[in-house]
Amino acid sequence: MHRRTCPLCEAMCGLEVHVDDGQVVLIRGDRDDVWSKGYLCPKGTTIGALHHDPDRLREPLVREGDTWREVTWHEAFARCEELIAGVLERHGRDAIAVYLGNPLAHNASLGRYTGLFIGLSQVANIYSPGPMDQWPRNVVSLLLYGNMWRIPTPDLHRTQHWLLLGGNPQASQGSLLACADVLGQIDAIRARGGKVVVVDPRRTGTADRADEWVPIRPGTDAALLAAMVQTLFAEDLTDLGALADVVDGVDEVRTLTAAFTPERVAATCGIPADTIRRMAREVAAAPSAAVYGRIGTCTQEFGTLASWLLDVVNVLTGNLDRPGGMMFATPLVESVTAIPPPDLEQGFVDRSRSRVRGIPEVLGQYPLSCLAEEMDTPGEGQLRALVTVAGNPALSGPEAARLDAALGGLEAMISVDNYLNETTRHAHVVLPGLSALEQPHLDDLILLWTVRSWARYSAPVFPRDDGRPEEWEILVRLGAMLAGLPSEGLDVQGIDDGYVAALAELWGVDPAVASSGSPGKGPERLFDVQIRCGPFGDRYGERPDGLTLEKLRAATDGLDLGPMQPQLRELLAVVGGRLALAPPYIAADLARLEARLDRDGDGLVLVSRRHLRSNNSWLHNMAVLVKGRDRCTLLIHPDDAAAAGVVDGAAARVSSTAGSIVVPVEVSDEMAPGVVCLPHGWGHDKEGTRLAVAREHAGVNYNELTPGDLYDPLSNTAVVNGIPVEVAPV
Ligand SMILES: Nc1nc2c(c(=O)[nH]1)N[C@H]1C(S)=C(S)[C@@H](COP(=O)(O)OP(=O)(O)OC[C@H]3O[C@@H](n4cnc5c(=O)[nH]c(N)nc54)[C@H](O)[C@@H]3O)O[C@H]1N2
Ligand SMILES: Nc1nc2c(c(=O)[nH]1)N[C@H]1C(S)=C(S)[C@@H](COP(=O)(O)OP(=O)(O)OC[C@H]3O[C@@H](n4cnc5c(=O)[nH]c(N)nc54)[C@H](O)[C@@H]3O)O[C@H]1N2
Ligand code: SF4
Ligand SMILES: [Mo]
Repeated sequence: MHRRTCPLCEAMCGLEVHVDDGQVVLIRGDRDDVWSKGYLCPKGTTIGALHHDPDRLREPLVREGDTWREVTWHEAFARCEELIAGVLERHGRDAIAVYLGNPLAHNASLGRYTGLFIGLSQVANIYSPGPMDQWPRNVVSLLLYGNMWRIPTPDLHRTQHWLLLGGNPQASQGSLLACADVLGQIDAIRARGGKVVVVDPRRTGTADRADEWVPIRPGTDAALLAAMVQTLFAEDLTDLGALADVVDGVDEVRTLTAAFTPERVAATCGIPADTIRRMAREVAAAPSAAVYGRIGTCTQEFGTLASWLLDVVNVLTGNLDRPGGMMFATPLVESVTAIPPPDLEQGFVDRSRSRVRGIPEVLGQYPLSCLAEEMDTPGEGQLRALVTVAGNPALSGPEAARLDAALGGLEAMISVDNYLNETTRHAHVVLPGLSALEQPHLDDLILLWTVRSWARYSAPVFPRDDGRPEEWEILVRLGAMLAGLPSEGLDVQGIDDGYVAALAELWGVDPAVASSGSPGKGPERLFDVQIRCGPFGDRYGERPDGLTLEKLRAATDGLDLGPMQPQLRELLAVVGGRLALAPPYIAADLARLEARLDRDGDGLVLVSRRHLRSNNSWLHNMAVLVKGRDRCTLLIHPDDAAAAGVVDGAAARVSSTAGSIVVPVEVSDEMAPGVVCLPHGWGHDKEGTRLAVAREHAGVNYNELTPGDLYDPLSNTAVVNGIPVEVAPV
């Protein structure tokens, strides 16, 4: 039996993996795991099936016309070099883009080496699902706390009041909230006399478990929160507590929100003014309260404003950085991903503009919808080549049909991916990574939002086949090719040594000491360097009781490192020690919100959902997860169904300005009237994929309806939730 941390989501459950004769025969929750204490979800039990999945790629593939040939790694890299060199020669590096997908946050090798890959490659066109996800949160954290990845986390173990907007941990298991068994924590909050309130256009599994469900009109959370802030001021309920002497801009916030009375926003939000006032009073009166938002507050029309106002409410009620409120985690390791890029010194916005629409970048990202148009619009600077790493933008990105077509027109496409799916089917070379069970694991980025500090190392369960490179090595080789360096004789170890030395130096440890104290290569060595340089580390002997990778290896069920600790003052050091509560960049957007209050309703709007048995687009090939009834359905309120003339079980056509799809209808009063809902990550009926099970449960692609011109201009984040649609019978 092997003990491991599940690498699929932020819950990071401890697993027992039972192996017999080279086969995973059973996976269950590790009851002794200090962090998850035996909790797991159905996805965690499929890590073995993923490893054994016959469709999972084990050898590199090279395209030959419409067919694929399995090739040696040597041949695959040679083909990559040929493709990249051709594009560099014909069009230059500006014709190349990189798309970095979500599993980077969960894969120990990819997460740690992507920065090196990008740095080596000198590619400037970087796309990711960030602006389809948490980019508003990153903007707010940068402006308020000086680091885009320092994201306040609800202290669920101690809070007495949890106000949750636009998140559904019953399905997602958390997100920017790493906690195993969030629903169990909801029960615990209620059992100790606290209260849990869920604001969501859908009565989700999380809302069902809470004390109160407040349905909201999609895209209007900023108006709701502004009215809560207005109430706090009007009723003299603000109390900054321990933060009073570090916060600037409180009076500005009062002035900026003065017009947003509960009566003024009620109709827009679809929430009675009395309810809004009561919500504000309850947060202010609670012994501790945590106001948290997630996808629903980010990927919408006012994503940045809403994300900011969440923090404003926490600050004004003294709940930021105090036990039971929204706190900052103390991660085991300094995250490699969270190292601020050097170009941040030149600002975080408008350092470049997109070629086709002239959109200013925000934190290095254009709207994801730019990817398709930059590929399919001819002219100087047109994108001709793409490298995807663990991403499936053909399903996950906006205007998906256009993106899919544009991928088919590239001169060169290389994908580092374990499957031949809707995106990678367009590649010229596919380079597969190892399965999770063939790799060591130690979390990195997501430790920045854990509800408790803890540590656990996972050793590989299976040895990898001889000659198969780890993903970090694939990235180093591709990075060097993009830089125009010859592959033959590339000193991969030397590049890795230089990288690790630079990181040690950044973390205040002599690189020579780190390199002799932490021998080896790749992620395993980096784990040791990170742990030893981190807040709990031994700093190579300076703190003899501190942690090392060796000590962690010995602790097979993990080490508990304690509850979250107040630390805002230390964080603020990088921004002069003050918290500027009303950054002009964000405050200026309140005018747009005010104008929204005068806009009539948009008719029917569409929002997204997740399911416990799904993980974005890529677990639908696991038979145990997709069996049972069809989950890719359009949820619609009975009144809206009647008005549209659609009935339960029959097909409906859903159309937006971007496109139209046909999908089975599921009539349900769990939807707020005026809002319909589809899951994302489906649409597995494309030709040329190798996903036998997923094809049988194809579903339809939500993002064929996601318009490219709808985005939150402060963060370039796509409006995925609140898309105007029409529904008609077929
Ligand atoms: N099982 C599973 N787990 C996952 C994933 C998965 O695909 N499947 N994906 C992972 C990833 S990448 C992420 S980012 C996280 C996301 O984690 P969550 O944000 O918790 O996930 P969702 O289930 O999408 O919840 C978003 C909720 O927002 C609501 N909503 C939509 N529009 C609005 C709005 O305008 N206002 C408000 N208040 N609510 C709105 C939706 O109805 C939905 O219930 O989940 C992660 N975990
Ligand atoms: N409509 C709508 N669209 C959405 C969202 C939504 O809520 N609604 N959510 C958005 C969000 S939050 C996100 S994060 C994005 C996700 O967007 P993406 O990251 O583009 O998509 P995923 O479905 O996560 O695709 C993961 C890819 O990584 C591959 N993969 C998995 N594990 C590994 C590995 O270990 N190594 C390698 N090399 N490859 C691996 C899979 O085969 C798959 O191709 O989708 C976004 N799109
Ligand atoms: S909740 Fe499920 S997918 Fe997430 S870490 Fe736990 S077992 Fe894995
Ligand atoms: Mo995400």
